[in-house]
Amino acid sequence: MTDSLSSTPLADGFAMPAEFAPHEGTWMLWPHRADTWREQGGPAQQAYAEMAAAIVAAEPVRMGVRGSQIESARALLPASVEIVELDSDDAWMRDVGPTFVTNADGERRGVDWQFNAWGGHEGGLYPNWDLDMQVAAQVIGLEGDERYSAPLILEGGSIHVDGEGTCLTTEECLLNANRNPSMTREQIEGHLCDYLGVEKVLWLGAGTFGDETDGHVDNLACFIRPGVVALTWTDDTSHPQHAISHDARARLETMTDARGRSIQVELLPMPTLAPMSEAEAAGIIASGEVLPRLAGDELAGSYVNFYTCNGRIVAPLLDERTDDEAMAKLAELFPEREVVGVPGREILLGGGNVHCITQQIPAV
Ligand code: KQY
Repeated sequence: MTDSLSSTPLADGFAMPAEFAPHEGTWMLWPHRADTWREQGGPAQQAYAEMAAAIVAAEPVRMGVRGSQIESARALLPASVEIVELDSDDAWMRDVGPTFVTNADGERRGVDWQFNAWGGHEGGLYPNWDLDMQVAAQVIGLEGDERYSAPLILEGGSIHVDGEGTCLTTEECLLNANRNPSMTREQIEGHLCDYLGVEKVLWLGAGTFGDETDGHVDNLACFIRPGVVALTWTDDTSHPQHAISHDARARLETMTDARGRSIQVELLPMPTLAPMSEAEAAGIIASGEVLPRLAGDELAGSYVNFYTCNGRIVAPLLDERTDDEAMAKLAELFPEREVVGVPGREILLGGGNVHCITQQIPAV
């Protein structure tokens, strides 16, 4: 690992581009944990391969795969997906990968955040995250970019930016005592500004109900373009998400972004999901190490967890009753992109979806 830079992106004139800005490509990681993914990861690997195929049709994809899995990954992935030997504890590139920042001179660098498996020993998802901790620096090195080491525990799924100075996040996650307990809200905001190159942080309250990440914003809300935010939504007053989404909407509608624009809120329907079934849970080999994944567990699925790539939106299909409406809404929100729905339940069984398993490399 090369030395990190001692300054910050903000000080050096770098900022994180929005996901909807042009990409050079996408990084992903290959799932393998038998205590998280059923049947030694087989069905999840098939699902990741389908997501990768939908993305590689739009832009290059690099898949980090542990050595022992390279042969099986090659057999499932399209030939156009580049396989890179890279070990990890699990397969959430959004959260363990780097955040890339760019400057006006067309240069790119990577931010390497601290990571504690979504809460460390206070509610985190597994007790040892040494391999995950090393992923971001390796990816930045493989891209040939310079690296900033940020002093903040942060997963990429807990932030979205509009590329014009605004960051969107949730209090439930970033102010959680299991992330950065010694920092105040102001100090956390300061680090977000320094390392994302933003000027303003918009705070939502809680994330999607039951989300094991402690409320990542990428399952709740995201920028469609500057000044426009998509929000997961239900009119079912008996559902715990009802109050959360209504609070988020009320906050957004009174906020302005870094450029002084009011926020227009667009609603995406919330899927109604069956809990994890006996059959889905049966193939998970409990290790006693990770959060047990059991039949009857509620699944925090959201269409907001889509991925924006060049000319395309890759979105999870989650519920036959709402898939068409959600895909049609995404098509309306992104008239210049093709919306591609890909089955998302298998990935959801591991706690996230296509946005959580991808990380964009911005074009420079
Ligand atoms: O929301 C995300 N960005 C990731 C979900 C991680 C789930 C870990 N089991």
